Amino acid sequence: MISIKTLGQFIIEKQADFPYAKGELSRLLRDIGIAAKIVNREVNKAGLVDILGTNGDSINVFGENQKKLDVYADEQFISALKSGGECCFVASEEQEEGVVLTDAGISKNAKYIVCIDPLDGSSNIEVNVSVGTIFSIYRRKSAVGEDITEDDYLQTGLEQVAAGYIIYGSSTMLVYTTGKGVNGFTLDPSIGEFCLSHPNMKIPETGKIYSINEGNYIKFPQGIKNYIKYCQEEDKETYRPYTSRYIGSMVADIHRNLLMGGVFIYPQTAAQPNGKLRLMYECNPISFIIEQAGGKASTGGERILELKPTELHQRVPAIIGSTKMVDKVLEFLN
Ligand code: AHM
Ligand code: MG
Repeated sequence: MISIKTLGQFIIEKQADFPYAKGELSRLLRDIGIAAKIVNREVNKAGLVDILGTNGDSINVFGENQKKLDVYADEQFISALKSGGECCFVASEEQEEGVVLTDAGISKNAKYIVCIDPLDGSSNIEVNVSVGTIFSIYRRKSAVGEDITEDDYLQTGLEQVAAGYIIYGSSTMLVYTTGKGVNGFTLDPSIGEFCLSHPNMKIPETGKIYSINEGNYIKFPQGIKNYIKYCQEEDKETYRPYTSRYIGSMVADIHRNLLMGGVFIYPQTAAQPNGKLRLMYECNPISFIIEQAGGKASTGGERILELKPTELHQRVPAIIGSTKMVDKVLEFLN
């Protein structure tokens, strides 16, 4: 008989890794997993909007108000965190200000902060391309009962207690770390459970894939332009030319590179001196996962996880992936 380990079982088993914890982090992860399944159900139906009614503000044939999926995902995750009672503050890409949950009676004693991009790459939904959710979890610094302050939610990536992503792809996966390696779970739709499918994930030390939006080439720093040319040169020893793969959905690009080896780059440009991607709910969680899998994540000058954030929606340039490939990019930049 095949033995299946569900996300719930795995989380309970791994609770022993946190002897000081009382199961709150485990419950928080479980709540995220449940919201992910609900979002997955809606993402999978996205192609049906034309027959069920359009997204936006219109009313569908059932008389229900259809919401854009990223707004829907935001509401689902926040509501799961609120009713779960373990999260005191959520910073979401969809919300300008962080959402304080301690007013909701159930979350009064909650110790965790969650930063989340509820549906990253959502413009890809229309064309049936993978999208994702990215999340990051911190322990609050203030005592329970005190007001939540910047010190609580503007922590460095090194202080993350857990991070993960969900990829809504040809199959749906949840990949997460609590700082003790990376594990991946595939949703089995027949039983509605995430099942351990990729234990102890490791990113290859090097690879043959570079992922960057080359359409912006003209705006890239010279070092990045030179690196792209390097990728395209012929050299048998280093298996060049490399393959260019860019989906435009960070979770999908990172997930592929995590499995196959590669480097993902979103650099600064003159117009966007800090690049496009957000530190708190895109780059920090992805960097934590990739480092835990043996890879590397840099802005080009600094380790992403060491950055001291100054605002919730801060952007940073990102070079993330197989260690040797990231190091090579850095050689070109410095
Ligand atoms: P979003 O948060 O508005 O969805 O934007 C983030 C996405 C990432 O998933 C992806 O890597 C990047 O934007 C692609 O940007 P571009 O189209 O500029 O290459
Ligand atoms: Mg995003």
